[in-house]
Amino acid sequence: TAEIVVCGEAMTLLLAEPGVPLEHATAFRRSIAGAESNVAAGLARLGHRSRWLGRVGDDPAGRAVLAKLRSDGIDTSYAIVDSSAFTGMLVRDSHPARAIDVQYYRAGSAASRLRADELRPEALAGARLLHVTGITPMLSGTTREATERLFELARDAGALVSFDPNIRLKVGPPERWREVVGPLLERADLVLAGEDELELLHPDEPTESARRRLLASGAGAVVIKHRDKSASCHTADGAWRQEAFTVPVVDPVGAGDAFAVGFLDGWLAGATPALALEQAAATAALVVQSANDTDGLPDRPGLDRALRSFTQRTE
Ligand code: KDG
Repeated sequence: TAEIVVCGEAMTLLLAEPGVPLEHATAFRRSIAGAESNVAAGLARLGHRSRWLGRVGDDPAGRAVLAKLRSDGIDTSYAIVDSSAFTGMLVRDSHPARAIDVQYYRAGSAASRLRADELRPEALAGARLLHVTGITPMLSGTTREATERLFELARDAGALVSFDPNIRLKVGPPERWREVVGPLLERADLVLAGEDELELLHPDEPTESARRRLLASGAGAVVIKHRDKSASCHTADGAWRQEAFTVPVVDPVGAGDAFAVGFLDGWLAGATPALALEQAAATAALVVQSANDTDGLPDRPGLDRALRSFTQRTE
């Protein structure tokens, strides 16, 4: 059985050489991206039994995706290989301080054809946590139904659901994110969202009231990533805040997933919200120091070392 289950699109990533705008880039490094598989990889690296649910095409890219997830220690035994659709791809550049250009080639991909009836309850049996992001239900009508089904299967399995809206406006316009992702937030046990995302999802409501409402609707914790890079965790027992650790940024993409890894690892271990937030900030700080979404994800000794050095430096 898996302790942690994620579901989402894992794709080929073509990453332009650092600092070169996409339009002018000629050299690319090929790897794998996907918000949910990034989280599964990070939790696996910390020693959790992680499982990825999703679909790839029966093509070299799909085989590369599955091989990479397996080499990251993720269980892919429930992955679906579709012989009539392709594996999605994203091409992007990376700069420490400029907006990043991303181009998706994923409309109609194998992953976007995920259906609710393909999800097997056994895939979640015994799981403690299901992690999903808003990207998955936004991919298509069938992935939206599949995401709803996942919430039900997690509930039946007694697993917590953690949810990150992960808003990417290239995937759909704001009103669609509101319609599709807004209601899912209310159903999550753990919400990990950007301040700007809460504002986009609830334009007429101050963040404070949105998070109070989420707690009232049953979330055990609402974690907010603020514009100033600090984060806060709100539960029925109080609120905690954590500043970001200052590091040289190479590639900010993947920071949110890394943050989720550190937080969820702490939460599952029964750590205090303060420590879970500190782990989240440390994991994010490690990941932004290298190109690619997952290269900087720490193992347990790496996370412990980072926590020691970051907290010494800032105390
Ligand atoms: O969270 C990092 C992601 O942006 C990346 O891995 C790709 O899932 C992805 C997406 O849809 O942008």
